[in-house]
Amino acid sequence: MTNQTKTQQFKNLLLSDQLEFICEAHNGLSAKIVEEAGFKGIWGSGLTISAQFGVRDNNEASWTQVLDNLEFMSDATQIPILLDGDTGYGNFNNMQRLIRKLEQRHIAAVCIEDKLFPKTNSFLKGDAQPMADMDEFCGKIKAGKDAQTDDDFCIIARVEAFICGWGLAEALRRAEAYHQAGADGILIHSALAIPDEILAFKREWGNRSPVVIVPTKYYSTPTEIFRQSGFSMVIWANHLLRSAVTTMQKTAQTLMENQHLLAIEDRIAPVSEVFRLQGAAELQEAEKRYLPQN
Ligand code: SPV
Ligand code: MG
Repeated sequence: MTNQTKTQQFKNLLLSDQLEFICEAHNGLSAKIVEEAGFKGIWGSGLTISAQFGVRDNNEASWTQVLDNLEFMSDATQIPILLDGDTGYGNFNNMQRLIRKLEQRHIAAVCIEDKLFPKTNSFLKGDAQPMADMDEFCGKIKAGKDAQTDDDFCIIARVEAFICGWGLAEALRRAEAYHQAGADGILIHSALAIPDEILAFKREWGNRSPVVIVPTKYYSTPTEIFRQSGFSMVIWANHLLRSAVTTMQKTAQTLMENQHLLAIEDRIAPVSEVFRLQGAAELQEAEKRYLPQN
């Protein structure tokens, strides 16, 4: 347990001199599982929150639906959440309202990316995707920073220049502009299976501000390389949702084929574990205190 606010916790992680790791969650239960595993922060992934609603990562879930989902995640945990805020769900004005609502729900930080609303996932025809106007995006960052009332709330600017095929010079030009606009850190994204783009960026960027990476596609890169290169934070961006999908598909198929429970019972969490994760024991204690005892 810590006495620090969630915003302080996240800012400390971002600024720490070690490589830090945060892990994706997409609802209250998965958020709790991330916390219990020992992670110090949660990535509120746009991809996986959309997926668990059964919709595409194209802003099909409204921002208030995302916010309601985040509230369950935040209530279930003590560690900070970095929301994947896509493009900020509109212009600078929508961004300001988003920041106020995130603060009200104790979300520690938001990451916005320099593309257009409605966004498309970076791994779907990334190089065909238009980028936001750089100055407009800087205005959105400034507006967000002006809207926050908690000094420790962080805004991470995500540079999609590599994803959209613009290369290193453009990535650096944009990152510098976003840095000057007040971004607390830069997320540099790449869809390559090798880490060359993000390593080249970090070499040129140096230590101007913390740099966050998402190694979904360059997953075979040893973590030591990220550490030695001086990155601030690694996001494991979608791996709980993907493991849940695999397990749920297997269970559903097995039940469909076997028409009995024996084949799966000892391979899945017992109901008692679900009760534990929900905090059922706490309510039982409260009932002793607050309900008439006879
Ligand atoms: C997400 O998790 O929604 C992300 C990361 O934005 S990615 O899917 O790699 O774009
Ligand atoms: Mg996303």
